[in-house]
Amino acid sequence: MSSIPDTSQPDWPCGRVGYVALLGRPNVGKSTFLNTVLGQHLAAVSALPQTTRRRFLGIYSEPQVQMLFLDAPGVHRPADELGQCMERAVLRVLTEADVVLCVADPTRAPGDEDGLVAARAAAATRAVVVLAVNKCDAATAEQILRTESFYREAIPAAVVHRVSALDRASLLPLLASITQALPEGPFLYDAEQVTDSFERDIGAELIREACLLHLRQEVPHALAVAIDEWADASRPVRIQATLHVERESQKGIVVGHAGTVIAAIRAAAQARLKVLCGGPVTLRLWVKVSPDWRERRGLLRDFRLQD
Ligand SMILES: Nc1nc2c(ncn2[C@@H]2O[C@H](COP(=O)(O)OP(=O)(O)OP(=O)(O)O)[C@@H](O)[C@H]2O)c(=O)[nH]1
Ligand SMILES: [Mg+2]
Repeated sequence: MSSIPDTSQPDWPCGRVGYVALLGRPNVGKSTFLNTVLGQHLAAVSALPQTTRRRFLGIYSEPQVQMLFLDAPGVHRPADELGQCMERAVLRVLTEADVVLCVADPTRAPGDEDGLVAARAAAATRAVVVLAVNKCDAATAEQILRTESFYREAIPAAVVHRVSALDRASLLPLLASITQALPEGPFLYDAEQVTDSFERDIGAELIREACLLHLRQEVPHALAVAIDEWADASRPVRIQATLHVERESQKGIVVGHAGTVIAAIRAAAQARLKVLCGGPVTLRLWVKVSPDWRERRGLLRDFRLQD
């Protein structure tokens, strides 16, 4: 999905252009927001916290606007080496940001992690801070006010918008505010480009999303996906991936009785990959025990979770 832009072209577009970092607690709807803005399901989304594990660039272009959204892991207190990598990813996107878009979920009372989010946003002095109070479709007026007053106190300069990431129309005033806050300049990417990620990396995240849909308790957090083969020149596109878990008992859960769980994961992932690849896909999945992978830097690098 990457290409090198030829910015020397005389008709190369200019306008409001800049980086927008998505900052928020886990599970507030950052990746959902990005997918809705892009009109494509590229970022993994789930009902479980800590779905996003690494930086993801989503490029949204209009005739004279290019917003470079940086989706990032949710802000939380790291418990292991993977958590540290995720925290570094958050800090990195903040250094790149022209705008920090804080996303908050009013259906849960503001807590410790919201405090961290607000402190990080307040510390990003180079950037304009905008607050999206998300999930307004599911929150009461009281809950929305509680969240707004918490964030207004911590970041008084932030422009506040009430939105639902599930409803694109509700995002338009917010996108207009972000546009106004961006600097002027030439587009940094071709207007047709939607991300700088490789298709296989997006694919790995979508396979993990399918796993999160079908797994519960500690297993989703103990699972990582590595792509072993991505043959996109063949038709159907041939993809093989290994699902790494930490313990033998988790392997049994992922496979399920008579292979029913892994079959359901495979079907859900294949449907997503078909859309991503724009045609039929054959997906083969393997499950492997990689003890303590969340603490092992070599494996974190292999799984592309460490910079
Ligand atoms: N009702 C409602 N649900 C939403 C909205 N936005 C997101 N969700 C749901 O909230 C859950 C979390 O969404 P994600 O987009 O994965 O959240 P995230 O902030 O990226 O989470 P992490 O990657 O874990 O930091 C999913 O079940 C979404 O469907 C919204 O506006 N309204
Ligand atoms: Mg996410």
